[in-house]
Amino acid sequence: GLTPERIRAATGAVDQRSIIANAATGRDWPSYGLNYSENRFSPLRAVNSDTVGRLGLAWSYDLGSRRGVQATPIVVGGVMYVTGSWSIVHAVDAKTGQPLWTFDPEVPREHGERGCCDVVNRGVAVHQGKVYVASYDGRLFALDAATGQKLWERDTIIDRSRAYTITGAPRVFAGKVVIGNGGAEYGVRGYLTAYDAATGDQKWRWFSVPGDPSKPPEDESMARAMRTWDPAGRWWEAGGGGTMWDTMTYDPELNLMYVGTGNGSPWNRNLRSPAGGDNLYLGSIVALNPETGQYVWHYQETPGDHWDFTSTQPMILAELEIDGRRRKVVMHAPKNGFFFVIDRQTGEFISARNFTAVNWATGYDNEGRPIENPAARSVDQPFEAIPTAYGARNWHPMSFNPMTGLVYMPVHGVPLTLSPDQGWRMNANSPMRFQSASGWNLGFYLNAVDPKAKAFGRLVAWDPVRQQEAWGVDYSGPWNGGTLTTAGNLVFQGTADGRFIAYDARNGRKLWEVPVSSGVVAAPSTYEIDGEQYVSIAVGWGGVYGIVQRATDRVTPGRVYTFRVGGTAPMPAVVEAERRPLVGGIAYKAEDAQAGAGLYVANCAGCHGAPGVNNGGNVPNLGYAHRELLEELPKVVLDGAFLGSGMPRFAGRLDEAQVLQIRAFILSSAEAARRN
Ligand code: PQQ
Repeated sequence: GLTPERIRAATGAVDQRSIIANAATGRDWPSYGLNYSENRFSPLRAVNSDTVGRLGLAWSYDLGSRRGVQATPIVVGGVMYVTGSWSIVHAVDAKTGQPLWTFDPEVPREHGERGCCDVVNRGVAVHQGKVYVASYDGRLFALDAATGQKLWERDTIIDRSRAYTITGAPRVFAGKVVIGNGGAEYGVRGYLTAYDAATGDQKWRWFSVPGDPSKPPEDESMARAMRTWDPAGRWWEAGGGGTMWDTMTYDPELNLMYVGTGNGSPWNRNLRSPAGGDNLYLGSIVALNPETGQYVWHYQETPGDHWDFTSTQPMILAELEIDGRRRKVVMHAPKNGFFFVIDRQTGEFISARNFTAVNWATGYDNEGRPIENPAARSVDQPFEAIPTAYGARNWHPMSFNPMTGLVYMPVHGVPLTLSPDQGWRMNANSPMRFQSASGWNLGFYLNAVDPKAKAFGRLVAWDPVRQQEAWGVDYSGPWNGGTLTTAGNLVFQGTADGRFIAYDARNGRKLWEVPVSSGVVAAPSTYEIDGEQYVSIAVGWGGVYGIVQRATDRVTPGRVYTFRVGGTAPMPAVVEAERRPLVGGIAYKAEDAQAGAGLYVANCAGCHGAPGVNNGGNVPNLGYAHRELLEELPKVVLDGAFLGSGMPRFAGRLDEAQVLQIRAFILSSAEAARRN
């Protein structure tokens, strides 16, 4: 059995050498993207295009989460480590699904509104007997892998007056645990911190954007970056952004780690840096020395970001044959809609091609600079950027199969218009400014003009050498899960409409499919125990799109499903959300609805969406609320009745008359929806 001694022995052996060795066998899944390249390509082939049709459930495990589940299950020595929402860690026997331990960092639920995009967590790191998890409220924990007991805890946040969060999985590179954070919708300065994996001592910190110019820059990279920002924008007051909230990879031979940086804060560059400028190192891939945190090179994918085009989307390291030369590259498909191939030794730009429709730029020149559409940066006119802030891709991991030479990526479009907010001021909580009551600082009004584009979702198999699509599969909508590819010629992906699917990696033919308990956003993992291959997926609908809308009414709490060939465990029962009618039958003052709309956008829209427009995501749409709840709305909102679910207490921020205005807007929206 899985005794603590056995778990200690197996996890104690996880280090740089074992992770490199495991890349050849694929027996464990020891780190977020499987290996340092994060290619999510497993050499296991027992489950393959011939046997995949006989996959059946081995076991399932209830995570209890009601919000988004984004973790890739990590598996070492037969133990699975997976996180649910609110950064809760579960250790499970990966062969049977029997629980071993859980660890709850007890994130204060008040912190829920201090992150843009759901109280999610992408998973843990394992190294020499320890499991590392970073909590939503910005703490980093080292746990005993055998018992879940806390060994040490560090506060990674430099300024608790600012809305910093962590959603990403830590990585261990060169004996250090590395973690970044989120917050660039609010106004923070992005940075990455490395801690000694054994002791938790801080080893280095690298900022991605410059700080207050009246103080000396931290290092040479900040001195250089400072010259690309206009002080007239007083960017340091808004933090500048550049948060590194997701992707990191590592090349042990080159002794370089790579990180993707986030968007500008505020989004609108005309406000952040009025004279223009590239605003280094926003929207970039940056190579750092993992021993020291020293900057080595960068390539900026979106100079002078203006559209929330983060470059934090998962990247993959590979060797590609390009124009007759074998090259060590980084492959990256960030929010901005272009697929990049970059030399990872030097940072040299090799190629970029759009993998979906884009309108903010027509392409990249030979120097690797985008050729922009001037309308995309208008000072006073609305612009429907394509892609939008939801990205042509988001954090949902892609995978690369060296046998087919293809990258498998979830691609999507969620329409949005940006109207410049020339009256923006830092931390002004004011009507119509999206989530400004929670501290958002965008410098744009969102959807003040209706978007014209249509939402879509698609699995794209991309040839990174030819820079073109090899095959693709259309889905019913956006926000489908991350992918896994295997030497068995397979691609696995979960979907927003609640299916787990296997495709033939060579041609996209669907080979197997099973319904699961909610929409899927996370990526699967695969591993071998006692000679048997397993495939696991953590299911739980959520993330920034999944908070407010959904593609299936199956909304069962988060759950891990594990499959094997010939598995016969019964699929667990699923729960369908009740389809409720539009709310009505409550008297309201029609003249209140307009003021209510402004307050709703500033206080409610980020989590509850547009009332009556869709049926809600993992947070309810109030257009379909129970009448009793709306009758009690002032009490519910002001007293914090749903604080346990992450909804703030609004007393002191709104008064009863304002809540009634918000209610008038909800009721009038429901009435309008009923008429349509
Ligand atoms: N997180 C998600 C998600 O979990 O679904 C989607 C996004 C984030 C985004 O689209 C973001 O732009 C984003 N931005 C930041 C940031 O600017 O710091 C953080 C995060 C996050 O930590 O999840 C997201």
